[in-house]
Amino acid sequence: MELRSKILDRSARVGVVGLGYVGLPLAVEFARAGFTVTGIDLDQSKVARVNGGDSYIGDIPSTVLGPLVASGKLSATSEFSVIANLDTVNICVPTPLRKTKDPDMSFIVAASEQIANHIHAGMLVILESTTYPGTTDEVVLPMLTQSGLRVGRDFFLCFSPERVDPGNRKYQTANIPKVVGGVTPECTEHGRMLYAQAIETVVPVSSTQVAEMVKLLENTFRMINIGLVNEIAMMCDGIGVNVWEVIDAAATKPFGYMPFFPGPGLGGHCIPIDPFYLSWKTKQAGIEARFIELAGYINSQMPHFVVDKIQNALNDAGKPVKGSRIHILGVAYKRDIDDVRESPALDIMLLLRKRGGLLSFTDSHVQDLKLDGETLRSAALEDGLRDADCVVIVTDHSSVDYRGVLDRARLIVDTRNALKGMVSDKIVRL
Ligand code: SAJ
Repeated sequence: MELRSKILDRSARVGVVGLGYVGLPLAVEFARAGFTVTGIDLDQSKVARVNGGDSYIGDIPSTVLGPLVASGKLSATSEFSVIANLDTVNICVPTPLRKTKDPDMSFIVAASEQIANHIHAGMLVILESTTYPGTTDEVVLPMLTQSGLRVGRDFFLCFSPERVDPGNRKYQTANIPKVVGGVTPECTEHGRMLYAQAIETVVPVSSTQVAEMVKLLENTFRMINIGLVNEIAMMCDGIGVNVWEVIDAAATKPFGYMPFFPGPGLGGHCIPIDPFYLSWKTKQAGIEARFIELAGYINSQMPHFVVDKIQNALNDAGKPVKGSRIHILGVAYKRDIDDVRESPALDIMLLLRKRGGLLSFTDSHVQDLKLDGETLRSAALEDGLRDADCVVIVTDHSSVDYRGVLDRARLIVDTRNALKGMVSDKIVRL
């Protein structure tokens, strides 16, 4: 039976390579839609936890994962040979940046090699990992056509950007519109058809490059606007204007404006990283991505700006940073999640440690934090507040009682406006 029919009657055997914050939710949605799904991941602990119905992704409760595994709709393995029996494969592997801000394509290449080893006629392969425009056609396609199979006839190849906002209760995989672009129109149609079985809105585009570029525009848009508002915060600080009041008032404009908020820096595995895939690619074409470079620089300066504020606040209290007990409140890269990747809290803590600060932290979502080879454990809030010369709110979780924090702390540097509306000379704001 041809692939179209298998997709439409959900008998197509679906594979997802990479069971992280993108791959596992996607695998779950395909399984919920009625497909039999095989997750493939090199990490044996992830494989075991999926097969045990035990979710490690905040947005996927085990109460959702468990029944899908128990019914046989979803299983996981580390064996890529299963691909020989699959009809579709989505690649959801990491695309980190090297320290030199060059793309690290090793995960995409490794996954593509494995798929190339087991590819067969009638397969649909979709790359979801965020990458530079051209990756699907220039890196993945040649590896798959080595099999002698022809794209658009014997197999189908697409790119579809992942759009996951970890912790977002309103938008999850099934109701986030899915952009998909194929190497040929037949590829696009196959990709559209597959997603249409599990996701409410599918947006086909004319090529893989367009689909790859859509994602980079989305995330570059965020990174640059966050950089802009961080620079506005530093300007307001310099001229003595309350940037938070300015932003709240500007946000009353019902058109032509979208609020972004200053913070201690840019965290996460997407926003600080994805735009540099674009600037790397355009540099190859001799085009300087000046907005991206400038926003990247401004965002990277925020931890230094925050540490200077902390130093000045302690100084005003007659205390040097050196020897002061500084308690960090919230170390995840954004509110209400447990992910510390690229979190500005790490930069701030390292800078403070270099100046002799004595550090502790509390984050109800993060138990342990590796800092410069040492592992710090999240302290009870009471303990952290009691001994601290200065409390720094780096990430504001909705579970924290900030009024209570204000009552017990001696001095607070609030980088997220978590103490909005509270008045006290103990509070230092961005
Ligand atoms: N941040 C600010 N000011 C803001 C917004 C964010 O400082 O006004 C900071 C956050 O604290 C965080 C970083 O920027 O450190 C990234 O924030 P984020 O809200 O973009 O969080 P991510 O990276 O988990 O999620 C993003 C998605 N977020 C939203 O659309 C709200 C989206 O950009 C992508 O779909 C997703 O990453 C992805 O997977 O690419």
